[in-house]
Amino acid sequence: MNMQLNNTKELLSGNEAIGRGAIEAGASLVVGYPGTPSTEIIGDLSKKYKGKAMWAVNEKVALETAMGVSYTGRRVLCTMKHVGLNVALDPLMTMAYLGTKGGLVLLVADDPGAYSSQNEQDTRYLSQFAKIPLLEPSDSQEAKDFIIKAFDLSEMLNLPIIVRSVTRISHSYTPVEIKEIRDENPVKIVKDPSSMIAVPSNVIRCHKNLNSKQSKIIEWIKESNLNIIQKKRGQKKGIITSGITYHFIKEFADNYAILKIGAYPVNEEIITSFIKGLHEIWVIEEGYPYLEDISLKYSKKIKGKRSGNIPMEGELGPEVFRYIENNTEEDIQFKPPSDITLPGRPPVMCQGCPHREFYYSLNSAKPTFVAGDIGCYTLGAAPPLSALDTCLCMGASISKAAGMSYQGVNGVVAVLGDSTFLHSGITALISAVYNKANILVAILDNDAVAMTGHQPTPLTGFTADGEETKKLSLEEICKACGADSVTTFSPYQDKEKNVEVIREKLNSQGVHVVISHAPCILLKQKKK
Ligand SMILES: Cc1ncc(C[n+]2csc(CCOP(=O)(O)OP(=O)(O)O)c2C)c(N)n1
Repeated sequence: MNMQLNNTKELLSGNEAIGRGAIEAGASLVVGYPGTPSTEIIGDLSKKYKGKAMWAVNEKVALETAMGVSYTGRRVLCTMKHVGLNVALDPLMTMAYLGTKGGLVLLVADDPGAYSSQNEQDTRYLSQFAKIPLLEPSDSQEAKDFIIKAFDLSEMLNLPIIVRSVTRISHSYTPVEIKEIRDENPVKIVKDPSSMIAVPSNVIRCHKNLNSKQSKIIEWIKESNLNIIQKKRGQKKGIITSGITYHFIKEFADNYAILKIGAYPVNEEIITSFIKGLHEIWVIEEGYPYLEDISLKYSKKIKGKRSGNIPMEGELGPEVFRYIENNTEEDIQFKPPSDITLPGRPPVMCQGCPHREFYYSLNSAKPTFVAGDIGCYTLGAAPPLSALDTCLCMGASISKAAGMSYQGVNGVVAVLGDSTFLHSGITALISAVYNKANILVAILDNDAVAMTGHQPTPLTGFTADGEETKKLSLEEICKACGADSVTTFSPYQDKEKNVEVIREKLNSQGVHVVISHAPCILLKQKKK
């Protein structure tokens, strides 16, 4: 969108502001794996700054690539959605021990309400687990500013720093002051085996080093002004909040004192000083009751998700004030914009989607059990296709199907997309072949990561910013993984033959792969 408001101000989405923050901070690369609501950060940068943005095949590879950039002394931003951090958690945990060189910032976008995710986990707990700081902006301006602060903090502490966004920050537009772009750091390689090689003889010392940084983190947070108290004399009611919900409070409950937390680990002194003298205290936060649990240590008056009836699940909209209205004598100005409840609009498979055609053939072949995966094809679980029996997380389809086959169940199919196969299906295929599973693996190759907006994959021959690159062959990869057969067909053509192929492979011993190949129907329209 990018609307110019005046010479220095632009209307930017949170994601655009995050990307701009990385550029202003002098980042040399932004690398990530697509996932709503984080995807547009790289999508936007790849259009505006050639060579700066890159798609990795999964989040673990993205973060490890970022570590490599950091080891050259340069600054790097790594982006992913919340569940992506589970995939990248292995490098992150030890990266915190080893420390970083050039600034390394990890943008993780949470999806409260799970509008496009398999769960609604809260990244704040993972930053605590990794013992690294997390900054939490509340709008696009802060998103840009906090990214820049995070780079400075990363270089001060030699630690990766997480910036947490949520859907309504990543996708909302607010004005942002555009500033100068800092020069990139020079490339400087420092070798220091004792702090760069995670072997047992180094671990305890590196862990001690990480622990010794904790007091510095708290000191920085205390002086950073990222936690703000807005309290007028005599105010008796207050709200502790963070992120986007801060703006709902400003709009509807400005007569409450506010403590806005912007940096983690939480400086608990600011909570005790805020709640002093308050008679009624609410905690309103997106995600799990993280701030609420800390606050409950200091006061029994705290109300929120644990007591106060604010739901534990789902995204918080301004409607959250209904719960407070029912529990307070204070005036809340919340007026619902309309009494009409809009009908739900669950995602559906597009008309002409090649996945739908594949499912017609698969259903005709009558598999015993279909282990699905995550992508547009997951929508085949809904009636009338009702084509899937399970879906867990990216890459799980092949391993789950194999697990069933090891118990003697025949006729099991794993269904996954091309990007999901490259993300975490390859290792599962190798394991299934190695352990002599009897399964059919159906890879639905539609020439893109369709679900997240048609990002290119290594099978397309194009990079994030449209440069030509080596085009990998899905057939050759599957053969190299040891599949007993690899058959490619178009889901639109020779449907009876497709059913026959699926049926025959379903009843064969070994691991067989069918590739149902046809470009995403929307991609075809885009190309036109
Ligand atoms: C760990 C993780 N990372 C990212 C995502 C976001 N995501 C959902 S589906 C998907 C990939 C879909 O691509 P593909 O497998 O090619 O299927 P398509 O949508 O093109 O049919 C991604 C990246 C996720 N759900 N989980």
